[in-house]
Amino acid sequence: MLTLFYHPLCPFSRYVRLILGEYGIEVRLVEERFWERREEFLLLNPAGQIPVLVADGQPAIPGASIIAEYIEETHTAERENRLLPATPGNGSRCAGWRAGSTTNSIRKSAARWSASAYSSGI
Ligand SMILES: N[C@@H](CCC(=O)N[C@@H](CS)C(=O)NCC(=O)O)C(=O)O
Repeated sequence: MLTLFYHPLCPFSRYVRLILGEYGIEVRLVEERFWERREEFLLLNPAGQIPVLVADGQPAIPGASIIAEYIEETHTAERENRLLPATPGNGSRCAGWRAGSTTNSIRKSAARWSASAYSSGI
């Protein structure tokens, strides 16, 4: 079973939840108020940032891009259509895109959408 430490207003968490949703992966959600710097959470990620994914019995995986790669690596066999390209060259281009300015505009949109979804109770 997977557990995701997240917050509804966090665009990085939203990105991971979209991927989990696309793959139809069941996950236990733990809303983390990262600003409270909970001791148990800091043991998982000393940087104190969300999102963090924990697979039972495995070390915690912090950071949206790293979590995305983990999901791709562990669930690709279950899908015909991957979310990340299979070939190394295209995979690198995609990683660059995720880290680049286009991604930032998507994150800003996701943040706006998260805020309105949160205030309307979604
Ligand atoms: N590099 C991380 C950044 C995640 C991030 O900045 N999350 C924010 C919440 S949206 C956070 O945890 N901020 C608390 C802090 O930086 O102390 C990722 O890509 O997932």
